[in-house]
Amino acid sequence: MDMDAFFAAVEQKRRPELIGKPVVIGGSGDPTQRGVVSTASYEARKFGIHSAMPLRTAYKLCPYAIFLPVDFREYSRVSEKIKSLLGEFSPVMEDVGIDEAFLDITDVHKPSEEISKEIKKRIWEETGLTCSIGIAPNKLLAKIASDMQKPNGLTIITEADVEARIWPLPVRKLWGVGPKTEAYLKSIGIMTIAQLAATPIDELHRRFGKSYGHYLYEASRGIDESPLVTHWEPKSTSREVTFQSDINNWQELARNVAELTREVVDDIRSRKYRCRTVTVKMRFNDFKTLTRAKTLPGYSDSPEEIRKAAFDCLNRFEIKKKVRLLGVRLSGFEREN
Ligand code: TTP
Ligand code: MG
Repeated sequence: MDMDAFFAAVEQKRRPELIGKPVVIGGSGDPTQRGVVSTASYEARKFGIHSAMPLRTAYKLCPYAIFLPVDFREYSRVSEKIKSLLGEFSPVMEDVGIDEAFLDITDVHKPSEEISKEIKKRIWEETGLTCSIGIAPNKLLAKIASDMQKPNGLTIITEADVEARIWPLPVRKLWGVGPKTEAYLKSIGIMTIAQLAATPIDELHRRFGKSYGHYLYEASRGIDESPLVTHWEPKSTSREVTFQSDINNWQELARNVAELTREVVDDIRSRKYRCRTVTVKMRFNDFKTLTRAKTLPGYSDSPEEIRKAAFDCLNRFEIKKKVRLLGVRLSGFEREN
């Protein structure tokens, strides 16, 4: 299950006057300033606007789109509601991201299509949002299926469909094939999943190594034995800010470190975690990026202790160049009893 245009849909839901309009979510919501697009409504996508595009580019493509800031708290709230609702359909759930989850319905004795329709109906009733669902024998195919008929899609893929419906797709559709692998495969003439499936295993091993080569061999055949990861624990939480104009004023950096730290601490406290490691990241105006980390003597969720550690990290940077981006990350979690 993957929500449709998630951040934008949440905004359209709480401000119905935005329904049917091009809406772009990203950064501070001011498209003349730095920042990237988090997501765009399907109306805005018609103009070529997509996730990770600079806001200024989006603005050029569609100046009259409605630009809004990211309200992470609200999207998390809605996300949690959706996840708990999914959990009612089957206890075996893998929470993948803010708007995505796998549900194992092997042991639910009802036709899978019927279950999916009920899930869509419940999500709609509880949140007023639409999602897309893929039904398949494994996670790899379910993920591809969920994307096939967006928005508000319901797609069923069986093992027998792999040749007709999966093979014609570009390799990029396979989980684990990113832009770099895509470019490399293209350079050796492999564009589609069918072409990948036609590549001998020896060649895949030679080019990609045993493990990834084997993965590509199986994935191109729609084979995936990976289980759902049901007890997933977050490994880290972070917040970053890209400045409107680069800064090298220590006071200003310190103020931002304090603010970002407050946000990540709020986050772990609300999720009842304590952390062990605090990391501060800095990207300079030449795009060189450095991090400094500090490990605490024990697990902590104390705002004072974590802020102090963040400041220790900040003080270990040499600030010779102006800073473009600042981030704070907490990791090494332990759940509170
Ligand atoms: P996606 O599910 O990738 O995108 P989406 O839900 O907006 O659209 P689609 O209908 O195609 O599924 O990501 C979920 C949310 O995660 C998205 O609403 C915003 C956020 N996000 C980012 O902040 N940056 C990104 O680069 C991407 C891809 C997503
Ligand atoms: Mg989505």
